[in-house]
Amino acid sequence: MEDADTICAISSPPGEGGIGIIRVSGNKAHSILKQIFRPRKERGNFSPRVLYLGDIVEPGNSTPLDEVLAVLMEAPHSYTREDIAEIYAHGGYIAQKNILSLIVRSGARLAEPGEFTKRAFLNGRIDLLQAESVLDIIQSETDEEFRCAFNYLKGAISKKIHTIQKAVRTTLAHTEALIDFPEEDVDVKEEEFLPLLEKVCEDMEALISSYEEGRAIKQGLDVLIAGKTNVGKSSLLNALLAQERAIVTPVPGTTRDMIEDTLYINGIKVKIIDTAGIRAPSDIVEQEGIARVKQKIPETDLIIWVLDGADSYSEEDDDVCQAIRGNHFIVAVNKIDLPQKMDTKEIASKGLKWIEISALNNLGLERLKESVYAKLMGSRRKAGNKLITNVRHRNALSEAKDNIERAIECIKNNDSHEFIAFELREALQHLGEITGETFTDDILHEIFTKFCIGK
Ligand SMILES: Nc1nc2c(ncn2[C@@H]2O[C@H](COP(=O)(O)OP(=O)(O)O)[C@@H](O)[C@H]2O)c(=O)[nH]1
Ligand SMILES: [Mg+2]
Repeated sequence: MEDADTICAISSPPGEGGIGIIRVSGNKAHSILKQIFRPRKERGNFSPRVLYLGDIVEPGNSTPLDEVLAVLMEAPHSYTREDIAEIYAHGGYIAQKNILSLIVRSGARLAEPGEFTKRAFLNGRIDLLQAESVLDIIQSETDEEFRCAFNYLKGAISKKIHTIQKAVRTTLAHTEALIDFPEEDVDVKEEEFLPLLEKVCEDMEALISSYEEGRAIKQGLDVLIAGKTNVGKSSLLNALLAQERAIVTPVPGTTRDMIEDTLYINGIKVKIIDTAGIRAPSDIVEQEGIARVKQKIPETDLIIWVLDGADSYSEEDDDVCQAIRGNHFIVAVNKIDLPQKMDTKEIASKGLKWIEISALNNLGLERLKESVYAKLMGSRRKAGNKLITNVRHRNALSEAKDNIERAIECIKNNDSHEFIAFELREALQHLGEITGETFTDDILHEIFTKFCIGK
């Protein structure tokens, strides 16, 4: 049986490092370790969960391959719930490669990507949601991303799905009782299911709508720098990124295309986008640039509207204001290092607050970043911090919710119990796909091939 054999892999990343970790999982892990590892101090039996110092030796060859630390974790108290041996060798490719090939010659095979985690799932230690989160944890680039993935791993999302599943199962059991014993006086009324199913719908909707936020955290949020020409938009991009990313010149209309880069603000990934200044275009390239900005405006999460403090408020500024109206934005008055001409009453009269900055002199940028963060996260944080970040989960939840809504309709219409039961069963099927109670090889393949080897 392919899945029951013993697998091995280098679990630390390639390249030079202090330690290289080689992992072996399966029922031969113990015997392989005994065969190839010679502890410095012979202590009789190899006790599990004790770290031993010793040498890796090839049978029949007295020269050690490496000096290592080794530990055995016995099933089921291990990552995979199988016997696991871990060897901490010297970092660097050669030592690890030699040890790994010795382990293969001793009867293990090379692990597929994610196969250790797949075994943890198949052996029931974690559910599919948790298995998937392992990859998200490894790939996290920001604290927020990590926090979301860690919530998954700790079972916070699984728990919510289980509560929903339980409610649906109970309703299904009662519905089936009504189908199976129509004559008998079964003490259930389907109207009583309604509040329960409506609550289920609500809970599912909350999870589904958390996806947008979860996705935003995983993929980053878009922040667009907008304003008329020459107010210092490109200078602001450069100052925020602390590099000369965009071309800055005193010539109005320098920026034609959108220029974007990633910035991290308090652990949030922000894609910051510099744009062409909004004005009556002087040529067709600029015209296209401005058209693109206007197209992009409704798609962004936040706009920084830049005004030139050394200039008076103009009609062109008002055009920008019109273009961004109805979207989330903050106002930044730039060039405060110069004598000020901006009539801030104009801004105040629109009920807006502004932040004073100088992109050229790095003034007020921390306050601006804080304000961006607060605007981006303010409303989101309140939504609660258990977020769906995975499109597979979102889609399965949507399908399940459709079924529940149809079941509710059936109850309200006094339809046959068979119809209600059908919808409930379908809903359970979709929910089971999320946690992995019902899965296909395709789903597993899709999930685990994205993993790295050795995890
Ligand atoms: N004194 C001063 N000049 C600035 C400041 N920010 C930008 N500039 C200048 O304003 C001009 C236009 O800047 P740029 O970033 O290209 O503006 P954009 O057209 O809005 O992208 C350049 O000459 C910049 O050096 C600032 O904070 N203070
Ligand atoms: Mg520019």
